[in-house]
Amino acid sequence: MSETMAEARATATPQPRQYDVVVVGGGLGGLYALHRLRALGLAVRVFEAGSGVGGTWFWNRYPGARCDVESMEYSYSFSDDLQQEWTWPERYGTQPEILRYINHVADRFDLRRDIELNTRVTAALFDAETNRWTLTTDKGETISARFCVMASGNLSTPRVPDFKGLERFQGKWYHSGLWPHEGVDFSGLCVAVIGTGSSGVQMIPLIAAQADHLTVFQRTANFSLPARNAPLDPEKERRHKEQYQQRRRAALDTPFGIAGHPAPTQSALETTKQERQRAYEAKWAEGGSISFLYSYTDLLVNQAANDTASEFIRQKIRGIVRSPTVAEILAPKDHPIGTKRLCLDTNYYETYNRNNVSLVDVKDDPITEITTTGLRTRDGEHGPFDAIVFATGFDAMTGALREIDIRVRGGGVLADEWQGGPQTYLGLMMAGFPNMFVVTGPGSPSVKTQMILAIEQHTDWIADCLQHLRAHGYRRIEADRQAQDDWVRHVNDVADSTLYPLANSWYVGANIPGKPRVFMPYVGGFSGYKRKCDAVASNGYEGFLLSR
Ligand code: N01
Repeated sequence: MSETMAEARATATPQPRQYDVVVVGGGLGGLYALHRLRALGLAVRVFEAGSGVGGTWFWNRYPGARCDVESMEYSYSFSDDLQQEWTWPERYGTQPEILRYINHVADRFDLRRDIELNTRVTAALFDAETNRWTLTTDKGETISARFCVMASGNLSTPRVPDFKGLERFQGKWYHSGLWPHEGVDFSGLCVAVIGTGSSGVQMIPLIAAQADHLTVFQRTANFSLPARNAPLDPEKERRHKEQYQQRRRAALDTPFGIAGHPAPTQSALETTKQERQRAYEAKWAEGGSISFLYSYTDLLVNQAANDTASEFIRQKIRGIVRSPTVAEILAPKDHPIGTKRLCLDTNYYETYNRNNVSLVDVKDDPITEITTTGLRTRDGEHGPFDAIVFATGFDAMTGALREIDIRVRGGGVLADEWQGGPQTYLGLMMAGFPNMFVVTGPGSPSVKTQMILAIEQHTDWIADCLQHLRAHGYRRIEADRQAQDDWVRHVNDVADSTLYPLANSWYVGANIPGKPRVFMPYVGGFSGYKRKCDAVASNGYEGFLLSR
C-alpha cells in the first residue's frame, strides 16, 4: 500500500471517542453513576440498550409489576430535595410510577445529554499498554475509556426456557421481562402462564381477572405473603419525610438496608406455639417480607425455627384455597421459607378459587414441548392457548456481564474465568480485569438488600476510589487475586452457614440448566459489608493492586 493510501485510510478510520468513564446500563445504577462521577469533573458516557432509561423498570411492564420494597425506602437518598419533593401514591410503587420517577431523576439532574439509548455494548477489551478499555457497541462503533462501570443489572437477561417447538406456536407469546410497551389485552383469551416466582405471582391475579381462562404451570411452589398495598397515608408520608435523613442513615446499619424493622432478639424456638402464632399473624396482617422474616433471629439459619414459619404460611394457603388438592400443590414443601425470594402478592392464592383458573403441577411432569396450539408435558397435552406468558425469570447476576465479550488483550476472558461461577472481590472488581468496576456485582449484598441503597453505596465507593487514584497519580487498579479468592470463600462460607443453599433458586443459578451451582449474593448483611468496604478504602485500598 502506498503511503498516501495508508494515510488516507487512517484519516478515514474514525478515532474512537474518548471518555474517562463509560457506564454500561441506564437503569437506577447507571443514572446514579453518571450523576456522581460527572460531579467529579470526569467525562462520563452511559450506553443503554433500551429506548429509554430505567433498566428493570423500563423492561418489566407485565400486568401487576410493582416493587416489593416500600416506596419511601425504594428511592434514591443522594438528594434530600429529591426525596422531599417526590410523592409516592402507594405503599409499594407500581412499575409505571417507578419509571416516571426514574425519568424525573434523569431530567432533574440533566442526565440525558450523556446517555446514548438504543445502544448495546457488546464487547470490552482492555489494553495493558495504554491502561484503557475499548468498548464495541452493536452499532459497530468503538469507544475508548480509562474506566468502565458495569451497571448492567442483576436481573436483566430474560430467559425463555429452551423448549422445543416455540417457533411453531400459532398464538402470541411474551416474557415478563420483555413486555410490549403498548400492553397486552387478554380479554376473551385462553392464556397459559409458566412460572410462579415474583413476576408470575404478581401477574396471575390480573391476567385471571381479564382472560377467559388462565392455566398456570407451576414447577416449584413459592411462598408468598400479602403485600397489603394501599394508598400512602399522607400523615405517614409527612412523618417519614421529616425523619428521612435519620432513616436513611439507620438503613445503613441494617442487614437488608431497610430501616424501621426492629431487629429480632429471640429464637423462634424460645417461644411457645401460641406466641409464635400471634407473632406470625401480626406480620401476616402487616404485610411485607422483611418484616415477616425478621420475626425471629433464626428463621434463615435454623431449619426447625424456619419450619414454624413455613408451616404457618402453608396453613394460610390451605385456609384460603378452597380445593384441598390445589392448596397442597400450592403449599411449598421443598425449601425453607425465605431461601427463594419471598414473594409479595395481592390476592394470589385467592385467584385459584376462580372458576376460570386452573393449576398444573409440572414438577414431576415437566413441560417438554410447545405445540402449535399449546404445550405438552411428558404425560399430557395442554391447550389450546391463545397466548403463553413466560414468567420464567432471568440469567441472574452473571448473565448481563457474561453476555458482553469482556477480555484483556493477551490476558483473561471473563466468561472463561467465570465458568465455575462468578469470582469478584467485594462484588466490585475482578482480578485480572483492571479499571472495570461492577455496581452491585455477584459477591456483594445486592439483591438481598434494598437495591437502590446498595447501588448508592457501591457508586459512592467507586467515586471515592477514582478520586483517590487521581489524587495519587495512579492510572490503574485491579483486585488482588488472593484477596478475591479469600472473599469468594467467605461469601460461600457465610451462605453455607444459612439455609439459603437448600433451595434451588436463581441465587445459586439453579434456574439455568448447566449454570454452576454457586451462591452469588453476599448474605453476611449490608451493614457489615459496608464497614468492610469502608475499611478497605481507608487502608489504602487493601486487597487491590494500584499502579502508575
Ligand atoms: O423469576 P424467578 P421472576 N418449566 O426465577 C419457573 C425480582 N422481581 O421473574 O422455581 C417450568 O423467580 C421457575 O420454577 P423453579 C425478584 O428478585 C422482583 O419471577 O425454577 N417452570 C419459577 O417459578 C425475583 O426473585 C419483583 O422451579 C419454569 C419461575 O419460572 C426476580 O426478579 C417482581 C421453567 C421463575 O421465577 C426474578 O423473578 C418481579 C421451566 N422450564 C421480579 N423454568 C418485585 O419487586 C423456570 N420456571 C415484586
